[in-house]
Amino acid sequence: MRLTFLLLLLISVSSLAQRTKTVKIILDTDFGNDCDDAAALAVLHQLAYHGEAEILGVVYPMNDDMGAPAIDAENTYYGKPNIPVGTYKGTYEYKDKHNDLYNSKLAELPNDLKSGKNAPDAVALYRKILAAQPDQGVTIVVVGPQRLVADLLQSKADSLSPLDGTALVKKKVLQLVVMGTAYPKGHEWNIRICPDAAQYVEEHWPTPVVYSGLEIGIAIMTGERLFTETPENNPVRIAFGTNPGLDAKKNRHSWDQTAVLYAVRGVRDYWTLGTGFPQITEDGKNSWVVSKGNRHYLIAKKGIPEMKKILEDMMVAAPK
Ligand SMILES: [Ca+2]
Ligand SMILES: [Ca+2]
Repeated sequence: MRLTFLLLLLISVSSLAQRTKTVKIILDTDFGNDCDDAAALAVLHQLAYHGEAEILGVVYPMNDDMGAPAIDAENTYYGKPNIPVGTYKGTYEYKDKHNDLYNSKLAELPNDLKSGKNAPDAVALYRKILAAQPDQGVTIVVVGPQRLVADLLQSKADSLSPLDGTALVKKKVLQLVVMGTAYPKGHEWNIRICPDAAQYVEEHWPTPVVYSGLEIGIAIMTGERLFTETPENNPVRIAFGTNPGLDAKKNRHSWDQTAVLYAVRGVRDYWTLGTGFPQITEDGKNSWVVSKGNRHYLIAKKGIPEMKKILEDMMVAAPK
């Protein structure tokens, strides 16, 4: 009996880190400010083409009506116009400005949302999707502030599910992957602009949380191939073209793509997982504390040129 339990435990720990079946994903992205969000969505579409991922929905946490149509436009470009897209309907004031660098531009490409006013409430969409999925069936990857997942945890039972948010997450979510924090410490933007949500999630999320820290994506510069290998109407190319932070070769740090890649593929030979928890202050600084538990951070293992190629191959691949 005890041995069986131990085996089950080992199997569940290894299934967290190493995937073999299609991973059902909800992507939570602050699209429009930095171009890595558009790249992360492209990577996710390519992983879905290969049968590695299924995109259940995309949610947008900012107070901006152009985010949802821009996301819908990129989904439409990749041949998936009917993926549900939810948008934030609350009134939280983020601690830094979110710029519309490319949302309005992408919203001019074909999409049927046109405005966030036509998109469902993101927390309600989370609840609707989760309620319909098998237990431990969903991976959530947040590549922006954690406002929506904090609000999801605090949501009440409703017509979508008799469970409150925390119980619903505990039942349905295999793991939460967060682009956020820095190891061993830092003041990373996704945490800093919405620190109360990051604190709440860190303290209350009932299933494992894996953080892809600032240092993981900052090392991998991608994007230059978009300008020679994709057409001018490629939404990721458009997003990169708007970014004032590109390097001389037109590359940008790959924060959000690495979080998505981990969420779908697990660690493979790209990373290992460290264990501890990120202590988060009121102003969004973090320092990692070594301890046992179900909070983890990625540790880079594979070489940077190899990681660049893996990500960039998917960023420039054509729609099917
Ligand atoms: Ca659509
Ligand atoms: Ca982002």
